[in-house]
Amino acid sequence: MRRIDSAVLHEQNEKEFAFLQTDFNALGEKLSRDGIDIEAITKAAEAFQIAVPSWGTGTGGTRFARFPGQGEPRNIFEKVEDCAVINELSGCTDSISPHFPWDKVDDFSELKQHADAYGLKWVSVNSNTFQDQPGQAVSYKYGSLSNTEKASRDLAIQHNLDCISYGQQLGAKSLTVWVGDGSNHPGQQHFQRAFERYLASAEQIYKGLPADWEMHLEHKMFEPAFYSTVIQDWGSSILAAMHLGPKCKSLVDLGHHAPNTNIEMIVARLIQFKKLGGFHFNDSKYGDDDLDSGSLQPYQQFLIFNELVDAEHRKESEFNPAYMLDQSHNVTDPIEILVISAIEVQRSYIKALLVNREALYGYQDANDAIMASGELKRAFNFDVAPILAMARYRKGAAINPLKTYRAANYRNAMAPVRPRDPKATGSGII
Ligand code: LRH
Ligand code: MN
Repeated sequence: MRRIDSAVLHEQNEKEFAFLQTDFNALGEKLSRDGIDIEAITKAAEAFQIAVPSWGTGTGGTRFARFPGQGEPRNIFEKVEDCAVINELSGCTDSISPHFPWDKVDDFSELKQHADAYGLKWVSVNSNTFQDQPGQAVSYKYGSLSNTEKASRDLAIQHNLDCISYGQQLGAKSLTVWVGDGSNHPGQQHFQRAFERYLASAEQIYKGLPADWEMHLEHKMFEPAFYSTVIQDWGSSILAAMHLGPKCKSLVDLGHHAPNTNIEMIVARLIQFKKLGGFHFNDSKYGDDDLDSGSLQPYQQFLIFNELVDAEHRKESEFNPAYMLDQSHNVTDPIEILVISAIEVQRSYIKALLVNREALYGYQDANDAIMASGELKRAFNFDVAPILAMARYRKGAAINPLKTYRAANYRNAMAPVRPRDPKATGSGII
């Protein structure tokens, strides 16, 4: 089943292909001078995949307001339909990361069939113990897995175990646990006791993990807590992951670090200690802005992939990080920006493949900083757009995704079939 009319896609591709072939050949000739085979790199681009966050397919908001647009998905079934559009255009987003209870349904096999029909898979399921649900017996106001109240901790533990069972019905293989637990006032929380409560709760969740599953802990510097956060940084995250066991790893959300943090070095550490579970890619200038990946700091994103490709090159064991986007689209069409963001992450990966690693190692051993940093810049400065477009074309996706999406007039076609619920304004992330 398809969402975008293939006639529209083929018509657009026909208009673009001749130019693409010319640019591809020119780049191929240039890369061959550096001993790089463009066909091998294009194969790698075709194999690249990044998951779409279900919660990113609707307009996001802030604590101040949310301004939903026309034809927005109103439930997980419509979110799956829009994820299908994103994959048909980008060719590199064949999986969805759901969030519970936002995406909870009565019949998960029906939801799985719906996604299967579009060739979409389910990856890391996200639990939510940062909001109280209507009629919830106890509150998460003072935390969830680390709450001083056993009843709140138990509720949070059970919710995570429920998320695992939902994920099993969808074919997912990992659970992402982000908790907003923390404090707003010095003295409000005993740091060690809070962490001990968190670890004891996480142990109960870890025990509920199927043998072939992983549990990914997502650290975050602040928000919703503004003085201390129980899993505030990669240090607390890796300590917890080491304490819990081999199936527990750390997840790096790029926006969860202080500005100017050397995130690529954190990634290198997590790889070295076999604790890199995955990523939530986005970009930011100030806080957890959840802006589109590579839009502000493309070189940082490239340097992160330089560490990932280096680990692949060195055949690091237990290295299989999950790539996901985690963004909030407050002023753009979520489908357009998710397509662009997936391709921007793919671009960082492909540029990192162009680094001559043996040459780099030589410069590093010789402390030749100019040549070493120059080797990274040389790879980063290649315009790999023809490789990304050719990979899309060869996978039946769009050479020019944005033009094709707008030519298909999808969003306007959805407006009448997805009448907006006038009450759905308010504020908040979704
Ligand atoms: C927390 C976070 C987490 C999700 C939420 C939607 O800021 O990054 O990954 O649960 O956003
Ligand atoms: Mn995240």
